[in-house]
Amino acid sequence: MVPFLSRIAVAATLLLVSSHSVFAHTQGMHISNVYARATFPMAATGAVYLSLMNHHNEAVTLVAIDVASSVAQEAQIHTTVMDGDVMRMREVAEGVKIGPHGTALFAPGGMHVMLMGLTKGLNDGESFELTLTFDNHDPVTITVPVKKDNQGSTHHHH
Ligand SMILES: [Cu+2]
Repeated sequence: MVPFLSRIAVAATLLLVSSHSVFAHTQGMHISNVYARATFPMAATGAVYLSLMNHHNEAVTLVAIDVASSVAQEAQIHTTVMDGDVMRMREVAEGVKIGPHGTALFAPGGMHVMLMGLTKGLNDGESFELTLTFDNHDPVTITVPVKKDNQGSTHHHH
């Protein structure tokens, strides 16, 4: 006999999944809070922030991010590490694993998507596309709005 409580849990899970589908869902990956920080006109690098939620029952690994060559030469996944008193950025070449129903947060001071070799500065109000590639999930293309940063710059350049 299936315990009554576990049946409730299953029903609640199904309800959660179906109610989530009204949001901008892409096949189980939910991407939100997407923005790129506006840069000065001659900037060579830019940073993109986002929240990546995995609604699957299996881990999904973000392995690469692609950007159009009209925007930048490449997009890298970076993390921020302390080297003594100095904040440094390091490429996360192994990708970012997101556990079942877990979230990966790309936010100032931590992980971010680094745009290398910008063709021009990122201006407030503009937008561009990024394509996220996963190991066991279809690629997802997102639109990234450029926003002015009001919290002051904490992002260190290479
Ligand atoms: Cu970086």
